[in-house]
Amino acid sequence: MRLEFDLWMALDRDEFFLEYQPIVDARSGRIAAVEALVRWMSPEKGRVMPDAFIPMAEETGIIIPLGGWVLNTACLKLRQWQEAGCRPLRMSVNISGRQFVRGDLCRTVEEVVEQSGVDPALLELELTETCLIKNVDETIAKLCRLKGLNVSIGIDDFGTGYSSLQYLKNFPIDHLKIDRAFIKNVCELPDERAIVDAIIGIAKAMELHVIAEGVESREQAEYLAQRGCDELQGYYYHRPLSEERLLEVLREER
Ligand code: G
Ligand code: G
Ligand code: NA
Ligand code: MN
Repeated sequence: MRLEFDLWMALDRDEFFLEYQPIVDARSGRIAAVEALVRWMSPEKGRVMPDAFIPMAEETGIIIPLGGWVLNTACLKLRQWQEAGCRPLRMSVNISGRQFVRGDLCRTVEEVVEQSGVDPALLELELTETCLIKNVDETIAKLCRLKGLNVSIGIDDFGTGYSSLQYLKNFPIDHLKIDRAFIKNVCELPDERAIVDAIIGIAKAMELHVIAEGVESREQAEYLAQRGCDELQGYYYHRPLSEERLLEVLREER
């Protein structure tokens, strides 16, 4: 298939790049972490967003080398920024289902951490519920191995998948990211508010760090902070930024 071929070429020609979306501390508003988001600069199509190629990359297995590239690049950058005097930030990296189920993710993470020299405690892997519940025993074993590397693990898009609370209790995870679909109308719709409040409640009870994504207004940010959400991410604060722009924003913050 054409896209598949183009994606292999893109990997070979180094056409992928990362943007970084800041995640701020809900109380201080200071940047606590960034989420790495992959984009493709195609010579023919221009800038291509991940929704247009991640599904194909998953289907064809390209996600394994591509995901490795993302992890490696994110860690190398984090290390570079720190060497340049940037204060410690956490780096969140999206891991797709196939990468978790099929690839030797633990091995890749171990190598990347070692080669980049990054503090593994600053690296966060974002997994989705659907990828975690495929084979629960295997998932727990894999997550434990990853935890053994001292990286942290979170569930992305929380609330949209099918994970039961029982699983949540048994998985060694560190944070939950409330899906932006629930944040969209959190100030207007009581039902959405009830869901958000419940997720924050579960996270607190299980001593998980809770992050809201898709925060687009001050009202939303205030509501979530007041409810005890730890960190916030969304266009209200920052869009995904180029590396140059991120470093500028960090400098201006001081
Ligand atoms: O950046 P944007 O909002 O367009 O991202 C759209 C989707 O692509 C999101 O669901 C996001 O999780 C996913 N995505 C972005 N970067 C990566 C990546 O490096 N790896 C994987 N597996 N998914 C990514
Ligand atoms: O599925 P995942 O959570 O990884 O998706 C992350 C994507 O969400 C990013 O690529 C980013 O473009 C998008 N995003 C981040 N903040 C906002 C926001 O405030 N509103 C909307 N609509 N999308 C956002
Ligand atoms: Na994400
Ligand atoms: Mn998400």
